[in-house]
Amino acid sequence: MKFNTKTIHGGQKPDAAYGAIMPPIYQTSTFAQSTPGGHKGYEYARSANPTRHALEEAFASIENGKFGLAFGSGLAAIDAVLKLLKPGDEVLSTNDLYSGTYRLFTKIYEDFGIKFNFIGMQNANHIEDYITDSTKLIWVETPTNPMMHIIDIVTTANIAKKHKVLFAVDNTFATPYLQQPLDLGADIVMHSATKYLGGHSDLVMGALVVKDKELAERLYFIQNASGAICGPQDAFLALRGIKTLHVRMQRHCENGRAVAEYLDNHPKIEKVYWPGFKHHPNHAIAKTQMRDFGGMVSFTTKGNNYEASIKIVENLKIFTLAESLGGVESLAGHPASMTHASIPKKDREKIGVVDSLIRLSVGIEDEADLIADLKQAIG
Ligand code: P1T
Repeated sequence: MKFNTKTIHGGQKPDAAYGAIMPPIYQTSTFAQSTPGGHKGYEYARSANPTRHALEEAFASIENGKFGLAFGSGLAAIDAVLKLLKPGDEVLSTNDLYSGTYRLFTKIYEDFGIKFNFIGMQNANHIEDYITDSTKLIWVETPTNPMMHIIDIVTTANIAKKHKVLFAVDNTFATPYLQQPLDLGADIVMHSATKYLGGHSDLVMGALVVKDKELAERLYFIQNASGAICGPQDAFLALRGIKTLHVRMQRHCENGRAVAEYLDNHPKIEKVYWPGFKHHPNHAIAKTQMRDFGGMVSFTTKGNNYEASIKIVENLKIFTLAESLGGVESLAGHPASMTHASIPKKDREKIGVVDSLIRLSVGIEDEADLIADLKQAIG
């Protein structure tokens, strides 16, 4: 099945009871048993629920994996991956990443004796220099949030395999429409399904997808034992969202390109971060591992002007100033004070998250309206 068919049919068949074309919302906490253990595959809804199960199959299908797991948020999904580790283990992570992930790593898991090393991974060959006998996980966002660095998935996967280290890719920004990390050698794909997979800013959810059965069983054990599952209503919404992922993503990419090019030619804008530019330092890798370049664009104002940037985000009318990304509507964010406020100022400035940085999640509205909105807001 091709990707554009998988988004609609992946892991789904008409409901056995009445032929409902959409998996029904099984809003139930438990399932009747005829005798202890005599059930129809479901016993308690933390362990499994038919609506969630359909979604988990859909996640696995669109990521070309074998096993999918749905969680109550993206961070709950990341949390489950970290629970594979033991005190003394080390994690190598991209130094540019969602600050909630950074906070989970440094403020929760460091206290449990896990060590984190945040490094620039734009030159993937360097990663090997940081691997020690204790390294058990490489954690990568690509494109990174919010600086839009691209990490070479194939090279990183080869290094991880050589050293028998698990390799996880947070595929939230790209989505499987643009890149499928499991096919490029990653062991785990993670999503904040809150974003493009859901696609309509109406749910909070996380996803993991793997190919390996033993790894899936360990993660399923953690999902059930820790209990950070999503509810059936949200599972239904995510299933509906995924059905249009390919058409939405195509438009996100078109509009993302138009916005990036407009900003790049604007005299009041200093730097524009978008992997589709030939002058993006990782453009060559982006071209090999991504089908297109997505709808996320970050930029700074001339002279790193904090006040000018704040004026822009306040002036925008179609772009809404809000956290999050990946919905059909365009959003603008100020990472230093919003999504990335959990990263200490000196650390975030080192990686480019300066006070004038604005991050756009370019939606699927009319391109001309989006450009006109930026024009009036920048002045
Ligand atoms: O918000 P949640 O569903 O828990 O997902 C966390 C998360 C994980 N990974 C990436 C790359 C993310 O962008 C996020 C959430 N990010 C935002 C809310 C944001 O505005 O960047």
